[in-house]
Amino acid sequence: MKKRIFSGVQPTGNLHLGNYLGAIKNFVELNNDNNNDCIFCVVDLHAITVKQDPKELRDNIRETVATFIACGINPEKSIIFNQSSVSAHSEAAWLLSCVARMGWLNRMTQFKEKAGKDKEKVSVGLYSYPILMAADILLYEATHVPVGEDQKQHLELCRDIAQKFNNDYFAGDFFKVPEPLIQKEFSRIMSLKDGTKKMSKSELSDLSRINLTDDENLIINKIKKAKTDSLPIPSNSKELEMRPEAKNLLGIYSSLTNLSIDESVKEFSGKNFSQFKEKLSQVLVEKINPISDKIKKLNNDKEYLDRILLNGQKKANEFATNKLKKMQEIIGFL
Ligand code: ATP
Ligand code: LTN
Repeated sequence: MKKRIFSGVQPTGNLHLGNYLGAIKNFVELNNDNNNDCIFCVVDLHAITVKQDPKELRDNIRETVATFIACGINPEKSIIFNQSSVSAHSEAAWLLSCVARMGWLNRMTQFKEKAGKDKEKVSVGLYSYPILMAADILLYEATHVPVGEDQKQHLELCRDIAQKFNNDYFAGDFFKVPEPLIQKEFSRIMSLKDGTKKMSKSELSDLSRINLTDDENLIINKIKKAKTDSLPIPSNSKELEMRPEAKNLLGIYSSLTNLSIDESVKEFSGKNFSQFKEKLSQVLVEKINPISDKIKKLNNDKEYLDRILLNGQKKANEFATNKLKKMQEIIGFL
């Protein structure tokens, strides 16, 4: 049996190293395995849970497609489409919002973090966003969902929604209960300015992240300025536990070079951070530069990017509309 892979990325600005190492790198490997059918969605409906400028949103949707391709996803092999072009997502999200429980959503830590102190003023969409994510996944009968660590709780909610729908409507295994695919190590890349915070597009300071469109000088400069502590690199990885910035930078190096954290620590043990940072910058430039060049080139070819989305939309729409129809029948609509 082939695995059906589904994942989504928000078109909310430059994709960064956290998106790459936590998710997109994994998408590429899954895309290359002939035992998988992969669907990668640009989740523009999720993006508007916070205010977006329409022109920037359009540019970002295309740039996300360009980034997928620049990183190595093959549009001939995997379906790439944007969420808003398949209206079944919004419809299924409503149906599933009548299955999901308030108590479940109230436990979502990402909402608490994103809403901060101002819970009264954020959009209702930001709150119900995990239900839309469940709709995305369940409409395609995805068996596996590759994501970064931060999405684990949303996937558990998706599994709960699928099971409750199946039980409430005596629908057997109508909804497949999907498995998360989260990398065991380095599944949460942290900010370069604060090793306790996730690297994020929404962080104000650009120095906190490496964007996949950054050029060589920018990368070298950001790594130079990345926060560290005053101690040298330790002799074993356990000693990194209380040193979040050191742990993060060595984690990034390990992930990029496919080394274990222990192997990286051994390589640099006793050295100071300036020596390590030089090597880290070099590895980063080698990885990011070709991606960055390709994104910039593809960004100039809107027609190509739009063609990929249209192709993907046709395939995704057929699948999702069928599943939605069956949902409606099960619920009791005429
Ligand atoms: P951001 O916080 O950067 O705005 P996001 O998590 O809100 O990003 P997406 O851009 O849709 O939203 O994330 C795409 C994928 O990248 C998801 O699977 C997510 O888990 C993963 N991801 C995002 N940030 C990181 C990170 N810092 N480390 C590892 N994975 C990450
Ligand atoms: N919520 C996710 C993006 C997302 C997604 C999905 C991921 C939307 N729908 C379906 C996997 C499967 C995020 O913010 N990173």
